[in-house]
Parts: sequence; C-alpha cells; structure tokens
Amino acid sequence: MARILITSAIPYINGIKHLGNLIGSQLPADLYARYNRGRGNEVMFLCATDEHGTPAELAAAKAGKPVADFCAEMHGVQSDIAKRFGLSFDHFGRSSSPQNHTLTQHFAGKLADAGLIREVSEKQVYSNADGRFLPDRYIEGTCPNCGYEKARGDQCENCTKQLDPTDLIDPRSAVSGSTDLEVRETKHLYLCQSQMKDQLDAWVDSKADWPVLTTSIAKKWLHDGDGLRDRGITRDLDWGIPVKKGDVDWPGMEGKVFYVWFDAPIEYIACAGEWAEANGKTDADWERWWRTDKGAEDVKYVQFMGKDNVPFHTLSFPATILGSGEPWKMVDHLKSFNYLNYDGGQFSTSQGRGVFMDQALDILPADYWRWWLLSHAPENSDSEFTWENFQTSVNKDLADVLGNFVSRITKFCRSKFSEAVPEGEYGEAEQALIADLTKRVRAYEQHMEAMEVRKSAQELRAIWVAGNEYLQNTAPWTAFKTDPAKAAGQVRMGLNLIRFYAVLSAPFIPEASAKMLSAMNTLDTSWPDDVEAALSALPAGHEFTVPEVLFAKITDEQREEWQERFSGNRD
Ligand code: B3M
Ligand code: ZN
Repeated sequence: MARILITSAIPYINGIKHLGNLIGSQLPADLYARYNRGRGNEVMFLCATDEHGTPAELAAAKAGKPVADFCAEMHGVQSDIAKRFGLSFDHFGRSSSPQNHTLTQHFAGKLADAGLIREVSEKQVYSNADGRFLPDRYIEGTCPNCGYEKARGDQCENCTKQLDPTDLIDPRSAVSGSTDLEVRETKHLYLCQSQMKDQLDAWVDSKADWPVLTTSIAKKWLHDGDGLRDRGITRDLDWGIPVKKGDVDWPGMEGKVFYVWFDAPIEYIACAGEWAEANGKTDADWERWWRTDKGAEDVKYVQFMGKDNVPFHTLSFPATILGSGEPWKMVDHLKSFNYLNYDGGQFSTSQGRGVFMDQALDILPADYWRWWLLSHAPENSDSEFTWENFQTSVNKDLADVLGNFVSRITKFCRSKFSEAVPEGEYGEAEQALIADLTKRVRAYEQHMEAMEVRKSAQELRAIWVAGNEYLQNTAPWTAFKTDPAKAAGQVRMGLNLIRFYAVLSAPFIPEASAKMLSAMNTLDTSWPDDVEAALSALPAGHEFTVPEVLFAKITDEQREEWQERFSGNRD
C-alpha cells in the first residue's frame, strides 16, 4: 500500500470560486485522491482557505464585517460548496489557524538562523487618496516584462512573472484608481532566495517526470536572472500572521505581518496539524506525512495548481523549506493546469464573469460538472467552456452511454427475469469483452497514475462504450426469445458491468457511482485488479433494484436559458 499526500492550491477566502478555478486545482486533486483511495492506497488530501492579505481585508470591508468574522463565515461557505461538489478533502483547513501561525513563525526563525533573511529598508507605495499603504496586488500598471497593461504589483497574470509593485510602469491604485501615489520608507524582511539558486536548480532538475508546463515555468524564472531575486516576506497590514522569530518578537517588525504568499504554502503543512487536532490524533500522526525523519520518507507528495501558481511552488516555497535546513517532505510531482475560458472570454472573479460553483450546483448536480470539467481539463493548452459543448458531452457521455446502459439492463432483467442476477454462463462474447476491458482498465490505471486527466476520461468513456457495444451486439432482448439461458448469461454480465462501472467511475462521478452501487445492492467497491473476477462479483440470485434515471438530458431550452442567464456579470 502506497502513501499519497495530495494538496490542492488553497483558494482565496474572498469569494466563491468559478469553474475555471475548480478545474485548475481542487477538482483534479480530488480525482487523484479518490482514485488512490479506490486502489487501496493510504491518502491524505488537504486543502484550506487562503485567508490573509489584502483581498481578504478588502472583501471584509466591502461586506461591512470584521475581517476575522468575514473569514470564518466564508470558510464555512466554501467548505459547504466543496462538500456539495464532492471534494473529498481529509481536512479543509484555514491559513489563519493557530497551527499556521506557529509554523510560519517557526520557518521564519529557522530561515533567519540560517542567514537567509535580511532586513531591508524599502520604499513602499502609499496612496494619498486611499490613506494607506497599498499592498502589491492593489497596485496595477503595465508589466515591464511583456507590456500587459493590467499587471498587478505581485505578479503579471499575462506572462506569470513575479513582480514588485515598484517594477510597474504607470502604477495606479486598484482600490480607487488614483495615481496620486507616493513612495514612503519602511523596513521589511527579505527572503534571500537568490542564495539558493543552485540548490533549487538541482532540485528542479531531479524532477524529470514533471509536466512540461510545470518545468518550463520553473526553469524560465530560475534562469531569468531576477526571477529568483530576494523577495519581501512582510507587509504593513493588520490582518495576517504577526512577524516573529519562532515565538520570539522581532525587533523593528512590530505591527507587521508575513506576506500572504509566505504563509499560504506553509498552510499545506499546518493543515495536517489541524486535521490531527480535529480528529483527536497526535503530532506523530500528521508528522508521518510531512517529516522525512518521522515516517514521511516513503510518502509520495503531489501538488495540483493553476499555472499562475507554479513559480511560488517551484521557487519560493521550496526555498522556504530547503532554507529551514529541516527534513520536511518536498513535492514529488507538481501537476499544473492552463486556464479554462468561458464562452469566448475569460472567467473572472473580479468581474463576476462565468459560472461560479454555487450557481453551477443550483442548476445541476455536481457529477454533470465534474464530468465535463475533468474530460475537458486544460492540460496541454487553455480550453473553453461553451454551453453547446457542455450539453453535448453530458447528453452523449453521461445520459446516452452510461445512464442508458444502466437503465436498459436493469429494466430488462426486471421484466424478463426478476430483480435478481439470473443464472447463466459466460461464453465467447463475454470472454472477448473481458479481454478488451482488461486492456482498457490497465490503460485507464496508467493514465490516472500519470495524472493525465483527459486521457483518463477518454479511457473511462471507452470502457462505458465497450459495455454498450457488447449489449448492442449480443442483444439479450432478441436472444431471450430463442435462447433464454444465453440471454441470462448476458444479463448477468450487464448487471456486473454496472458494479464494475461504479467502481471505475467513482473518481469522476462519485454521486452516480454511489447510486449505481446502491441499486446493485452491494458494498463491494474493490478495484478490478482481475477484470474477469470483478465481472462475476455479483453472483446469480443477488438482488438489485432498478435505479432512478442517473442523468437527465439537458434540453435545448435549458441550454438557451442558462446561456442567457450566465451571459452577463454576477450581481
Ligand atoms: N490562493 C491563489 C489562487 O487561489 C492562491 C493559491 C495559494 S496556494 C498556496 O489561485
Ligand atoms: Zn507580463
């Protein structure tokens, strides 16, 4: 049994995520977690809300609530939506947790001891119109690297380059739009990541099996001269983790907090501590996932994220961990995604454009979305959500292929035999099907293990299609008239295929999978290591019930209505 640690990029607290966010990290991470659990591996799947920084402060101000209350409330909202989407986190933590405070301050102390933190007196942008220092994200301007006009002070969304606000050309306040900005002097801590270039370079080089998207971004910024320059890890904000060296005050840093991107990835680790506390476990229980001196040396650690988050995970966070000199588990495989676009444009949280997770669940159950998003994951390039494509995929793959199979065979059995698996032999057609499915299941496993999301979906669909073709070709409804015993064998196969599909499909469509298992009246979710045996798991005489329609087709009227409803901006 392997041990797999999985983290998804932790979503900002400031609002409900759109479907583009979902497919960029949490959903594929869930697919992988469910698959590994299905294979009998021990999985620790962690996610959390990213609660610090200006986005949280401003969103709370907009909502008219104290920021701590706002975050607590939004964490509840996000946690509930995640559950309804079937995201099977072992724990959904909070970057504002006491565990993360302690651990972030601990890392800062270790980095300082190692001589990797220096104090810098720096100039910071103060907005006279807004009456405050402007944190990086709240300064907008033109990217010095690519010329994109809406680059943020922390990063250019267009070319992914990490920036400092003073790099921007023609800067303005994103809060008020004011260009009445002045630069004031203040003292901050910098992480000396430039000293770690060789170490980071060697580490990235050792990851030969990373996706090209990940490695190319990491390498680009490693070798881009200043991609790895020392970066400020403190901010002048009220809300955040107070700057301390371990549990000791840091002279000169009173009133300052750590930068959100310093503490957010540390939450991956702290979250395991939160999991332990929430489940009555000990420190040793979570440390065996994260400390290579305490049992984590045989853990495989996989991270999932959108491409814009890659530099933070391949440069800054590894610099923090390596720099601490402590034996923390580092990522083994980093799966990153391109962007999902929405109907001819981009999904946008700030503009409320696209479909957001809560809205999606208001119109259809999670499995419809999960299937479409995963089978169209933006892996090799950006991909696009259109309502036509969504309607076609759902109707064909889910309703016509899978749903129809389940309903046809269960209803046929009920009408001609009974609501129990009939007694009947498997012959040549069944052996051929078993051989074909064996090949396909092995291919499916390989794609899943390689985290090739689209290929996995294609193979799963091909597995469903193979069952449909088998039914089509053997046609038990015809066979029944001349050779009922033969038809009985075919129906036994068909009913066993339902359980088999439920197990294989659970990572993609967990709700439908659970319904299929419950209709088949079985708790046997064992993985089909041996396909032949798996297709005899339900013996003759085993009772079942005909399930309700698994997937309703999306009508043209619905599609048009939704297209219209989601054409503008939210609110
Ligand atoms: N919250 C950005 C995002 O949600 C950021 C990820 C943090 S991962 C440690 O895309
Ligand atoms: Zn740029």
